[in-house]
Amino acid sequence: MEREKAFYKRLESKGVSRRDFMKFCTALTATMGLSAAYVPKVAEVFAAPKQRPPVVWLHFGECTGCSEGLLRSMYPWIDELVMEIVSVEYHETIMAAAGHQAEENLQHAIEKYAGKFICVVEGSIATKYEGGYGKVAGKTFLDIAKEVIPKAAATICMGTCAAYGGVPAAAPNPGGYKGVTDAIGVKTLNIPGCPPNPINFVGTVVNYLLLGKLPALDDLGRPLFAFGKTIHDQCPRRSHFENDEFVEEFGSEEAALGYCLYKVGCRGPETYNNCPVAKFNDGTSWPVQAGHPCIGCSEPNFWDTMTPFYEEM
Ligand code: FSX
Ligand code: SF4
Ligand code: F3S
Repeated sequence: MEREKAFYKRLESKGVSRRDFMKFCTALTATMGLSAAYVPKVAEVFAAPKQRPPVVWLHFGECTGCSEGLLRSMYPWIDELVMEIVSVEYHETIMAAAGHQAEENLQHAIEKYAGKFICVVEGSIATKYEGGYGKVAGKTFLDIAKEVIPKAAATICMGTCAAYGGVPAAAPNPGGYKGVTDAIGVKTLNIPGCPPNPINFVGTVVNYLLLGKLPALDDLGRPLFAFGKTIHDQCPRRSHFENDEFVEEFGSEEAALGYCLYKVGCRGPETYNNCPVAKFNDGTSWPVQAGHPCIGCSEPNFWDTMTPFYEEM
């Protein structure tokens, strides 16, 4: 009780009312595919966590959009919530330590929490030339991945790069960039998207804390609650697709009428993600709602297989 009170006080001091928080928990519960009866339990995971698993967060070849997405764009206080339910032991973007001290922190965390920590990976791993295309602190991404990831209890790939190679692996890919599983052969839970939706990461962690297990995955390692359906099957423009009402040019009357974006390159029919329902920025919008075709950013090799963008396939 005391802990819950302190939690709500902390939120209030950030300008977040209990009502805002419950609204977030309701959206999160729905995203996770659980019934509304779970909302109070989901709230409790944040307000009075029974455990806070240690997290080691690695950065490889990427743009850091995945961290930025989590730390900034959605609910401005989502980062606070994440810190309530996990204990981040190492994260190159947000930690205060630098240089040798940072390297020591990583070593210390993987020794102290061996077999217990969750490893979150952003970015893909250079595999050619003994991994020479990507290094942190003089060590290749490949060596860091081989050293750290097998010691984790579970590894979550945040973003298409870590999951499947993403942008750094786009042709001609001179560095031989690969996603974590392809690079080192360790199975991972994948939350693709460039960037991924932070709510799918939070949903995965809450699922683990609430139900004691990771969510069910598809054959590409993606949680089914988020990646079980195509964009096309959840798209509010779908009736226009069925009625042959297409945007042929940006800025046209058809575009203003919100017609289907298939002919200007929408890859919604072959892309699995929950953007139309989860949306971004506190449920404000998502690409197709904003008038932009889906470019398939959460699919493996999208940079090679979904291009040229803006052209019908
Ligand atoms: Fe990749 Fe993430 Fe795209 Fe960027 O870290 S999925 S380039 S949004 O930042 O890895
Ligand atoms: Fe499908 Fe894209 Fe058209 Fe939506 S805009 S109905 S996802 S093709
Ligand atoms: Fe990416 Fe398509 Fe969603 S481009 S953000 S999967 S709408």
